Amino acid sequence: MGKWRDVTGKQMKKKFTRLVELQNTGAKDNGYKSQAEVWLTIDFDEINGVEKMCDKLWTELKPLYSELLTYVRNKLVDFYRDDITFPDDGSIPAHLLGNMWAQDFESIFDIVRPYDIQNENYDDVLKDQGYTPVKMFMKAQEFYMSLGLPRMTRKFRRKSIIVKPAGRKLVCHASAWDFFDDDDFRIKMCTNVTMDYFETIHHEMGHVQYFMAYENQPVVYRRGANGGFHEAIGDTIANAVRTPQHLCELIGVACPSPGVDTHEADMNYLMKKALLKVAFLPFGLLIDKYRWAVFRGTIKPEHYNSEWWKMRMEYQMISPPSPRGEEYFDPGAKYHVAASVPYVRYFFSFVVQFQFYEAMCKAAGHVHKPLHECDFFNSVEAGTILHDMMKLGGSKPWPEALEQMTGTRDISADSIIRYFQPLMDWMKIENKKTTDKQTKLKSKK
Ligand code: X8Z
Ligand code: ZN
Repeated sequence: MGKWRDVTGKQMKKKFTRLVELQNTGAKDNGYKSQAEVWLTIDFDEINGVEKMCDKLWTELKPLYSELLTYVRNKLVDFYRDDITFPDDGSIPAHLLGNMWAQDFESIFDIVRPYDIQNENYDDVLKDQGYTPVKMFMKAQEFYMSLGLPRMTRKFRRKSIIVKPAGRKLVCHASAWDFFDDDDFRIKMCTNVTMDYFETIHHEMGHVQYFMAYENQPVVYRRGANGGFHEAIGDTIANAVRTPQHLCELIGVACPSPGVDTHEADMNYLMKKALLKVAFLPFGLLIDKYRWAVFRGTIKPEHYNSEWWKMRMEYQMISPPSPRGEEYFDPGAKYHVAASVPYVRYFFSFVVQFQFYEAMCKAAGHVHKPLHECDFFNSVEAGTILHDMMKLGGSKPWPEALEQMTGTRDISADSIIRYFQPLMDWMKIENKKTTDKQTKLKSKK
């Protein structure tokens, strides 16, 4: 299953086991039951409520994920029909999903695309138009500034690392840093000129905007309302940047032509988005479901790898391409596991960012039109509700911050479900067509 697993997770199993022991010792010394409770407290200020919220949200989101998985699986079965036999359990082998960790499926869009239209390669367009990492950062900053948010600081420009430096090792996983020192906020990432990286720049810049917005809070409140909020700011912005409406203006691609039925383009757009945002949901949840169980001792070191794959199956319906014994430690191939960074914040981010997005669209006057068409570029009204929320930092409980911005106190799946509803309806029809075809074929045999 690839050398990457041999040189990462496999080497790490003993060290990870020891780390879990040490973290638990520290947690217990500080009055917590285990490190799981420490992490939940750091990110959410509470324990039981968060776990319940996860399960409730997942129950609401699962039908959307299942419809997507069925659609993708049918397409892959067809694509690989002469080469690969798919498992009988309904799962998809992890190596077919186009991502090292099978955490999103965006890069197999070409295999699963609903309609064969609009085949521009955005990465090529960016390069052809002379985009460089610096220009990508400038454009991202321009978007934030169009919302009335501040420009990046002088120290940010002087001290950030935006391309991989020659001749030395660097952790390239993108990150944003608050130095808690007078305008000193930085991003560290190894930018390539691609649309994915363009999105990551917006993600990281969202962290920095948050740092700057709560800069005047007392130190203890210089943090996000919860971990999910911090991860969601930049993605909310990127969701607007990636709309055909905005990309058309920015680089002249994906331009909706007036008077032409946009149904096919819409389905393609929403599918691509779902491969990124919906496909991620069970992954975003299971990483910490797994680690909470490890910290609490319900998953023991001798079952680390088998339990990992059990959870991959339970939540994502993904299977390993070949048997994986306990000599491996496959979760260790993921940066956040190796670096001991909590992960459930991303699950919440992928849900709450659609609430933020919907609220900002409304503030920008985007009503009576499909949500996925909303680009709030230039809307100071949209920027203001975001900025006012960010300024609170951690000074108010997160339901209050959420209520201030969106009018509701709950992290709710409603917005993301509403966003993808047109695709959901379309996938149901497509999946039914495939089932009918299969039934017909079987009855002929
Ligand atoms: O780690 C990140 C960010 C840095 S905070 C780039 N993300 C998660 C991942 O890459 O696994 C963003 C989405 C999920
Ligand atoms: Zn982040």
